[in-house]
Order: sequence, then C-alpha cells, then structure tokens
Amino acid sequence: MKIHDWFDGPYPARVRIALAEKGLLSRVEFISVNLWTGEHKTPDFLAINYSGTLPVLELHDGTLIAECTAITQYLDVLDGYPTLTGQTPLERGLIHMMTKRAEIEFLDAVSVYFHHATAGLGPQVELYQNPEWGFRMRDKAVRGMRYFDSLLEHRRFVAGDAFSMGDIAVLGGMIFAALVKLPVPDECTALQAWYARMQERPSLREWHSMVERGAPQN
Ligand code: GTS
Repeated sequence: MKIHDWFDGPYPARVRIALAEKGLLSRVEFISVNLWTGEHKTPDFLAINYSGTLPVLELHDGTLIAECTAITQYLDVLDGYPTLTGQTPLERGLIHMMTKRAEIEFLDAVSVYFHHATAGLGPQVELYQNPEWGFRMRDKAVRGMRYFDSLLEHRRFVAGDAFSMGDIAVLGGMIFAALVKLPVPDECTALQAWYARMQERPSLREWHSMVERGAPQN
C-alpha cells in the first residue's frame, strides 16, 4: 500500500497514527506530496484526489481512497479485528458521530483558520483568503475544544471507554492547533490531561519520531 501525504500534516497524522495503532506501518510506502509548493493542487495530484487534499491511500491494484475517516475504516477492518472504528452497531455509530463532530467542530475549523486568517501555505497556494471567515472558524475551534473538554471530564476517551478513531480525529485538531499556535484554554484541564495521556501511546511516540525524521525523499 502507498500513502500519499506530507510528513507533519495534521490530517496525515490521523492516518499515520491509525497505521501505528494497527501495526501496519511496515506495509506502507509513503509518497511525499509537498503542500508548501502546492503539489497537491497540480493536475497530476488532482487526478489522484479530486479534492486536492492529503492523505490518499493507494492500494496495490491502483484503487485510491481519500478522506481520513474512509482510510481509517479500510485499514481497521483489514485484519478482521476492528479496534478503532467499533465492533457493535452502537460503538460504530458513536465513534462515527464523534469523528465527524471532531472534524466539524474542531479540526476542520482550525484548518479554515489556518488557510484564511494566517499566511497559510503562502501566496502561491492560498489563491483566495477570507480572514473574517477564518477568524470565525478559529473561534468555533476554541468552542470545539471546550466541548471536547466537557466530554472528557466524564469519560476516558472521546467516544466512550476505549481509544478509537474519534480520539484520533481530536488528536488531529490538537496537532493542527499547536502548529498554528492556537492555545487550548487554561480551564480545559480534562482535554489537556487526555492529550498528555495520549502522548504515552506507542502510536503517538511513533508519529512524533516520524515527524522528527522529516520528509522522505521520493
Ligand atoms: N476531509 C479531508 C480528510 O479528512 O482527509 C481533509 C484533508 C485535508 O484538509 N488535508 C490537508 C490538506 O490537504 C493536509 S494537512 O493540512 O493536514 O497537512 N490541506 C491542503 C489544502 O490546501 O487544503
């Protein structure tokens, strides 16, 4: 399998953490797509992913799967023992809901803030910016942090009592927030404590060491 991504991107992090959780990193070849030069908006890459975003999973037969949630679902059921997306109908429903909520209320909002109200990926890539929208989304992301903090006051993990794709989606939001220097409010102590606990997982350690190694040379 190949993963088209960028080594320290927050959305790519979601799939890299999922791969590490599933013990699948050694079965994957990473293809570097440079976001900072706009490689993801070239016709060649748009033929791989119409949305012009990373990551994308490419299977041996050439099938392409984009969208972190879809990729994670695929990887999770490969071995027949899903650990990230739930096993019972209830678990699957709750995990999918929390993953989507983490995207809408937090991660995607940080991303819009980055692309619209900061320099983003630079003038060559950011061809349209709407700072007012970006700042609104920054405020939405902070509200999202408060929401997840309130959940984590009463449960150990985002979607209940086990680590899941929902935790990984919130981790994506935290990773993106740190990149854009958007602080977590001091009073969000449950969110901060959960984030600190997450750092102890082998998958997070593996992700940090991949980031330290930098971009692979294609
Ligand atoms: N909904 C998509 C998913 O879940 O995969 C969003 C993917 C996404 O926005 N990826 C970012 C991207 O391609 C990668 S990163 O910012 O996390 O590194 N952004 C580039 C752009 O121009 O939007």
